[in-house]
Amino acid sequence: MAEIIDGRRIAQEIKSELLARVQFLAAAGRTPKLSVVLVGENVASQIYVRMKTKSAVELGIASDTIILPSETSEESLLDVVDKLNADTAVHGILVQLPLPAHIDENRIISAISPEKDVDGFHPVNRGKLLVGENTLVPCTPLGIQELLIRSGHAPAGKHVVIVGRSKIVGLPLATMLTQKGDRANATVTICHTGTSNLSSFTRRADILVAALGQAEVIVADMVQDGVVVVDVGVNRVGDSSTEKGYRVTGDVDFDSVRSKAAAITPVPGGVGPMTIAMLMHNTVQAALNISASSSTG
Ligand code: L34
Repeated sequence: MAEIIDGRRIAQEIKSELLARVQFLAAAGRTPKLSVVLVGENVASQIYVRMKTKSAVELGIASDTIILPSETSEESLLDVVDKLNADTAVHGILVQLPLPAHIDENRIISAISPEKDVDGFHPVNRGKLLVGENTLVPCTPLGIQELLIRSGHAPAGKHVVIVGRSKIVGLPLATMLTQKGDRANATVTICHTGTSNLSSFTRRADILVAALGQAEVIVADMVQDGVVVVDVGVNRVGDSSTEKGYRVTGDVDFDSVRSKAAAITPVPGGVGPMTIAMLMHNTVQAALNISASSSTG
């Protein structure tokens, strides 16, 4: 039976380490501040945004949430982003995705000041990641890397198979794990909807990252004995036996895969809490960077 990698515990450990840095900034009159923008009434987004602001409060990071109706125009959302860019008290800006269909996500993300882009989604930050420059890096891949290292499953020398080529998880994770250095140095395969014979790839994984966004599609016969499984999926599937009428499950069929794996992350309580811890990390980093560049002169 696989070891269960406790994302909540490791996320808590990271947040405790961040506390000292927040206090250092606060003592210098530079309390880090995160502004989260939520457009519309997506229930999952509301849950995630609430978890983000709650974590910020716990760490002494200032935060505010700007909630806008789903019919908000692209232009007025751009105005909101511009105001946050100009507000020197704000160090991190996060526009929760997905946005309503009438708004061009790329246009909004590109409008965020790269120094405040704590999601690491701005093209400038994506480019810096690609060429190996120090920058703000997307929170979920950063959380996965940190989770693997801190749980004793460092990716160096391993074959990491990523299922899913999304811009927020699969692609940046592949970039990060193929970099030179102790924290990376993996051999990476990316599988996607164009991959034929998916199982022939997933069975060759030392570390399998499931980030395809479909409930429980990775089953036991798709993995080899001793694999380390990272489940990025957060799917809500109808379940009348629960109070809410749904349950949260990953992209991995946990019960079957668990019997073959050496280690596996659960959903909930795996990658999700790590995403939030790394958002706090990025917010503190943005505040440190911004105060460093404004105090010289
Ligand atoms: N801009 N949009 C932007 N940045 C992000 O980094 C995100 N994401 C994804 C959706 N849109 C975004 C998140 O924050 C997904 N995501 C996210 C973050 C945290 C959790 C799940 C998704 C999480 O902590 N999930 C809990 C379960 C919570 C529940 O009941 O749904 C967990 O333990 O996995």
